[in-house]
Amino acid sequence: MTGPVDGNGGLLEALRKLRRHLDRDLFPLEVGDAEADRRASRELTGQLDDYLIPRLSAIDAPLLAVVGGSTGAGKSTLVNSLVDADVTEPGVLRPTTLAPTLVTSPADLAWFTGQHILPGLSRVTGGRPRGPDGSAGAGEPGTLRVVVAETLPPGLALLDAPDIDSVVTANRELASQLLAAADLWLFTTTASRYADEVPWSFLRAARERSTALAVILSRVPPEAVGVVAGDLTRLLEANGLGGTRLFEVAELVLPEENARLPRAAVRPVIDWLTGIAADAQSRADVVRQTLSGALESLATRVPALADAVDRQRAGAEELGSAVGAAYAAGMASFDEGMLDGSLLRGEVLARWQDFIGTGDLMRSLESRVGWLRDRIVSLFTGRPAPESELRVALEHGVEALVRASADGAAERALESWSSLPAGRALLEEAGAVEAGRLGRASPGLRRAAEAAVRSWQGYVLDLVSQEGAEKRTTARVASFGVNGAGLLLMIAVFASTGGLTGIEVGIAGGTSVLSQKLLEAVFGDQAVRTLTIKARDDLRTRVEGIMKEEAARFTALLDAVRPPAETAQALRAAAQAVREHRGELPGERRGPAGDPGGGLSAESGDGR
Ligand SMILES: Nc1nc2c(ncn2[C@@H]2O[C@H](COP(=O)(O)OP(=O)(O)O)[C@@H](O)[C@H]2O)c(=O)[nH]1
Ligand SMILES: [Mg+2]
Repeated sequence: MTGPVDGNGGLLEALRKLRRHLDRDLFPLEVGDAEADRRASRELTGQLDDYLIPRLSAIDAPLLAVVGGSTGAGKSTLVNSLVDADVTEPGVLRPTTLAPTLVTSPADLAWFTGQHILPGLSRVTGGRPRGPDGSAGAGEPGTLRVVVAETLPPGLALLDAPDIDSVVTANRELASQLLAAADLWLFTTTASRYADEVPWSFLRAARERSTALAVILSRVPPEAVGVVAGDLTRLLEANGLGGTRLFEVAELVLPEENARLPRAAVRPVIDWLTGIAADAQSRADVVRQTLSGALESLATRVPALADAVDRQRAGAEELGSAVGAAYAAGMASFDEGMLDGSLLRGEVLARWQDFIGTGDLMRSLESRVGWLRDRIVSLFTGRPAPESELRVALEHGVEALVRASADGAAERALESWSSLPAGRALLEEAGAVEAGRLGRASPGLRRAAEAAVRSWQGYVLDLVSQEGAEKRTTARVASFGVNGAGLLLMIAVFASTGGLTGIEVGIAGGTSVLSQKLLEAVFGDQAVRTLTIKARDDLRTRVEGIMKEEAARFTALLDAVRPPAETAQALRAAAQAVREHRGELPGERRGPAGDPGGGLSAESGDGR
C-alpha cells in the first residue's frame, strides 16, 4: 500500500526535481511583493513535501480528510462526534494550541505515524494533550498528535486542523499547510459565519485547485435549518462551486459543555465518509481529483515563481548598476583630479620648486632650453632638496585623490542603495555599523593606494629608462638621470591646466609646461606624448583596480544572495516536465459511475 506505483515514476521524478530547485532562498531581495513571492514558494514546497510527493509515492495510501474552518465553527466537536469518542479538544480558546490531532483507524496507524505525509511534523501518540497546569488543549508546536479510533473505517483518517482565522499567525499557517496536505477538505462553517471573507478565500483556493471538497454548515439554529443552507448553496454556485456536497448540522442543546453531538445529527456525514472509505474506486477518485488539481495548479504557480525569480535578478541587476554608476563617477572624478592640475598644488608644487631649484637638473639641460633654466633659476631659490621628497609629495597627492574619489563613490553607492527597498533591506541586514563603513572608502584603501602609486612610479621609471636606452636619447637621459626624467614624466601626467584659476594657473601651469619642455628636450615631443599617455593609462588601470575592490564590498552583498541565472529557466522547465508526465496519474473511472455516495459533485447532500 505504501510502495511507489508503477507508471508514475517520471512524474514523481519531475516533482522531485522541481522541489530541488526550490531548495534555496529564491527571493532574498525586497523586489516587488517579495513577501507574497516567498509565501507562494513556501506553500509550494510545503505542498510538494507534505502531499504531492508522498501521495504519488503511495497512491493507494489511506485518505486524509482535513476538517478546516473558522474559530468556533464546531470542527473539534464534529471530529469527536464523527468518531464517537473524545479524541480532540473542543471549545478550547487557547491561542497557543498548535498540535493538531489526526484520528485514524488502527489499520492505518502505521501509515500516519510514519513520516510520509507532513514529514515536517513529528508524531506524538496517546491521550488528549494537557497543558503544564493539567488543563486541556496545549500541544507541542511542530507535532502532529495521532490518535486511534476503533469507530473509524480503514482507508480514511480525519484531521482536526487549527482555525483558519486564528489570531496566531503560526496557527493560521499550520491550518493552510494541513489543508494543502489533504486529499479531501471537510470545510466547516456556521450559520453566522458562512459569508465571512476568510473562509471564502479558502473555498476559492479549493475551487482553483479542484480540491475534493465537502462543506459542513454547522451550528444551524433549528428554526433556520434549510434556510441558511439554501443561501449558502447559492453562494457556492455564485463562486463556481455549484454542486459541492453540503451537509447541514443543527445546533443542538448539549447535555454538557463541549459534549459530542448525538450520532443522528452527524449520520449523513458519517455515511458519506464511510462510503468513500469502503470503496477503493471512490477513494481513488478523491485522490485523483485533488492530486490532479494540485498538479494542474503547478502549471501557473511555478511559472509565476519563475517570473518572481526574474524580478529578483532584475532587482539585483539594478542594485549592481547603481554601484557600477557610483564607482564610474568615482573614476571620472579621479580622471578630473588627474587632469585639472590640482595635484600640482601645495606640497607637490613646493617640492617641485625645491627639485628644480637645486640647479643640478638645470645644468644638465641642453642649451635650447637654456632660456627656461634662466627663468626658473631666477624664479626659485636654490634650496637643496632630494628628489625623493618630490616623489613622496606626488605619492601623497595621488593617494589623497584616490581616497577622495573612492569616498565619493562609496557615498553615492550607499545613497542609491538606500533609495531602493531592496538596497535598504540589504544594508539593514548588513547592520548599521557596516552600512556606515560602506559609505566611506574602505580602511584598506590607504595601503592599496600607496602600493598602487609606488608600483606606478616604478613603471614610470622603467618607461623612462627603456626610452633612454635608445641611441638618440641615451646621452641626454644619462645626463639627466632616470629618476629626474621619471619625475618630470610623472609631473607631465598631471599636466593639464583645465581646472586651475587665477594665479595658480601661472604656477601649476608653469610647472607642467616646464616639465613638458624639459621632457621634450630629452626625448623629443612625439615620444613625450606617447610616454605621458602610457603613464597616465597605467595609473588609471591601477586606480580602476582599486575602485573595483572598493565596489566589491557592495556587490559581494548582492552575490551572496542573488539566485543563479539559470534558476528561473530551470523552474519553467521543471513545470513543463511535470505537465508532460501528468498523464501518468491513474486514469478516471470508466463506464457508468456507480456512485457509492462517494461522488464529490453534483447531487444534493444527504443532510440538506
Ligand atoms: N450547544 C451546542 N454547542 C456546540 C455545537 N457545536 C459546537 N458547539 C460548541 O461550540 C464551541 C466551539 O466548538 P469547537 O468544536 O471547539 O469549534 P472549533 O473551534 O471549530 O473546533 C464548543 O464549546 C462546542 O461545545 C452544537 O451543535 N450545539
Ligand atoms: Mg477546535
